[in-house]
Amino acid sequence: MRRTPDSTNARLIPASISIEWYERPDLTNSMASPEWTRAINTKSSASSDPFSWQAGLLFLLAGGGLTFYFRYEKARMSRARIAEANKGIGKPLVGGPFTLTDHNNEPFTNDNLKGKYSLVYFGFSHCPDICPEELDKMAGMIEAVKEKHGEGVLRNVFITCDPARDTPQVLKSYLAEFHPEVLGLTGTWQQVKDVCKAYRVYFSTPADVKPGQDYLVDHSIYFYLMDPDGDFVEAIGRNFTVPAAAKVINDHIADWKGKIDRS
Ligand SMILES: [Cu+2]
Repeated sequence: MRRTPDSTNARLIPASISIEWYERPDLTNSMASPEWTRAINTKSSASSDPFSWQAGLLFLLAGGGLTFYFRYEKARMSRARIAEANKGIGKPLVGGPFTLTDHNNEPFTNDNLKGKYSLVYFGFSHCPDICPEELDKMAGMIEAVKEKHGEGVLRNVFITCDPARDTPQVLKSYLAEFHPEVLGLTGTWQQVKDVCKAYRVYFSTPADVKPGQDYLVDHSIYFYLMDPDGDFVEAIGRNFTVPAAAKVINDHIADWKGKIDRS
């Protein structure tokens, strides 16, 4: 036998409960049930009590503060994990010993990266468009870090992948076009090959190029952030805008518990 929906409902609802309980209560109705009347009264008496709304506000502020704190802590922990994971166990994943010459003809080794955070970029002065674009971004990052943390916190180096053409003098005048605080580094073909290998940078420059010879230089496009111990922290790719890259750098600097040599 087929029952109509009405007759089913009628069977399921106990006789002592009226069908009105299943409808949305109408608060404007003077015939509201006693429970609803009480709820309305409690609410109006609560809002007239000065301590209750203050307690409520305090509760909301504390809740908001905790949420903010946990989010902040979570982001900090994840940065710490990145920094820690990239230090590697034993041999670092990126970085390590190298010997080069800076654009003032002074020797520059991996030890010179210590004391501050360092932003390390690999490129070459004859690069048609990518390096100029990335160097413009680097200048933006440098200024954004200064704005947040002041002078002398970040050291900026440009390591050439084209040592035959990028002499110290060439690098010096080339980099001056972008930012006065980017230090160019070059070396022998072998020294440059070694530093590229240490930083996992693709290096294809031929060894014995004759003056005027045409050859292809290719390189990976990353900014490597190194901490004041000279350890690799994080690689910032080409997809990062200046504000996004600056935020990564600024946040890592803010996390640093040790000393930073601002000289
Ligand atoms: Cu380039």
